[in-house]
Amino acid sequence: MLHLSKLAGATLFAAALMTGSAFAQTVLRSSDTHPDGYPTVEAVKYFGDLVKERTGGRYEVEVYHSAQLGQEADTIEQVRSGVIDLNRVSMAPWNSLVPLTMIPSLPYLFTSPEHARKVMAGEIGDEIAKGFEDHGVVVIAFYDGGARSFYNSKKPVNSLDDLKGQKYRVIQSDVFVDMVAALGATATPMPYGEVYSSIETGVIDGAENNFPSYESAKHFEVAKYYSLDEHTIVPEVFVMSKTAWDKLSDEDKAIFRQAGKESMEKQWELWDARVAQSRKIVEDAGSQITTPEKQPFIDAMVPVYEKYVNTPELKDFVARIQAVK
Ligand code: GTR
Repeated sequence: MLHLSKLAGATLFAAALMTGSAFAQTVLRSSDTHPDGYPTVEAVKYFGDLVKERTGGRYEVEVYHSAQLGQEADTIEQVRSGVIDLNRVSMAPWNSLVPLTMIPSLPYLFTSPEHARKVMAGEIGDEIAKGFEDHGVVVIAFYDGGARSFYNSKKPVNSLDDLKGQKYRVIQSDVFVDMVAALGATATPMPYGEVYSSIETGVIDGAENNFPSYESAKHFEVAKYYSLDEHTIVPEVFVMSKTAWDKLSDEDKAIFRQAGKESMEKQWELWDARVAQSRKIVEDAGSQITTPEKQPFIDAMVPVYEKYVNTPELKDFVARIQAVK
């Protein structure tokens, strides 16, 4: 595939030389921690196809999946400094840089994946996206990050009591650390790529994630107890480095933005299919899924809201998200 598309680029380039028109092709490198075929990886490829087609081949996107370019915290630095052009990560590792991203990372804020999609695709999403521009990147799209739940290698979690004293890996974000502490467990922030071996060797009891990540990263092989507490729905974010963005003409910027929007809709479609597929894979492999009552989890999160939603402006922002139906 790679060879073919390179060949197509080379042919176009040769054609341009022959007709005497100036034709430069720019290859944009994009990072993703997930393996090939994962909904975010495929959505970015789709974005690349649209951009290539609509710019007549002047831009091409190469997706480096499976953390080939590094773990998320590192690739965020790379895209901010323009070392890579594009990056698709969770919003949570941006929390310390872009304060407003903490709000959609809050537990039990979104009432359903549909609610999260509607908020992030609307004006609230636009306001959150603005905050990224002070940090070297432009948001191209928000994707669905699904509902995250706890899983561990030790025992089924049927209630809050079962979580007490357990040690869970979390994303490198203070909101996540405080959220797990509020539930009576211990949080250990670590890169995604280290989770499998850390569970396997007993450094941690488990982690928390959506069905597609739990399945594709093979965490179900080492942590078979998955409790559907759905404590948070954290959007994914696909960004472009400002260095690369500023080189685009206004016309091309519009093409990129439109392709971003279409890739978001594509990702939603792929996401829904993958959630069902991943759930089936883990169930067939022997994962034991429990469904604890959510209200005690929700009640336990009060201190997290008190800590992070601590100004009248942020309270208003949260209320606006809650009001989106
Ligand atoms: C996944 C998310 C990844 C990564 C991972 C994690 O759901 O798609 O971008 O953040 O979680 O827990 O590190």
